[in-house]
Amino acid sequence: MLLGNSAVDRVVTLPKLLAMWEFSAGKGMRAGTISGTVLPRSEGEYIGVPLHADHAWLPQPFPEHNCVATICLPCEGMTEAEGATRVALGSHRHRRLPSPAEAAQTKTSPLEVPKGGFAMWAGSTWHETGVRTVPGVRTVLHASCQRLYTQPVQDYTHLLRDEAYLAAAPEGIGGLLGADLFFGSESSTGIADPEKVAKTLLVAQQ
Ligand SMILES: O=C(O)CCC(=O)C(=O)O
Ligand SMILES: [Fe+2]
Repeated sequence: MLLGNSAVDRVVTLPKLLAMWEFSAGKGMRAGTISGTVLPRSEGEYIGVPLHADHAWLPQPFPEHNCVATICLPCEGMTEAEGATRVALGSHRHRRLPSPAEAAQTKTSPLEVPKGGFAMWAGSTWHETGVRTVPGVRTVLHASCQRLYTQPVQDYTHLLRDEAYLAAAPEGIGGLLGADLFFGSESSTGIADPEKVAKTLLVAQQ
């Protein structure tokens, strides 16, 4: 949760980034997740996010228009050996998540980025963290913007924080407030509530 940090704020408002986000996710796009990761050299094990699409909580088939536009900005650039993010070229055409078999077998290509540059993809494109095979760490700013629609018009998050109200309210109120969903559940540690992530991804497909 890095928005509000002055260096990050300056980066994510660079005119080129804003223009690309707007082109991809539409005018009025909103910051979705602005986070940082540090990827160390792999000691044989896979560290990172396996093949997925950032449209993960949208029902499938994903819409033809893009809803989530993600940039990865590596502080020192990223080559394949340094663990560059990898994409499955053309995978956006499936308009769905990869199956477990596809996640294990799909051929991916590294998005190599020079220092000062960034990589960007749309929400239906399958991608994964690369494997760092050289010493040092890959430090990346992950910043995604989302299309503006389907957000609640009225903000009831104050009710979600009101334990006495929730305890006395009819059972269905928690559902209407999104109490079990991952939106807003990411703490200052940058980790969204895993139970809420799992539940959100499951109910989103029903
Ligand atoms: O760690 C990476 O290279 C990919 C991260 C990712 O999936 C994302 O930022 O959406
Ligand atoms: Fe992703």
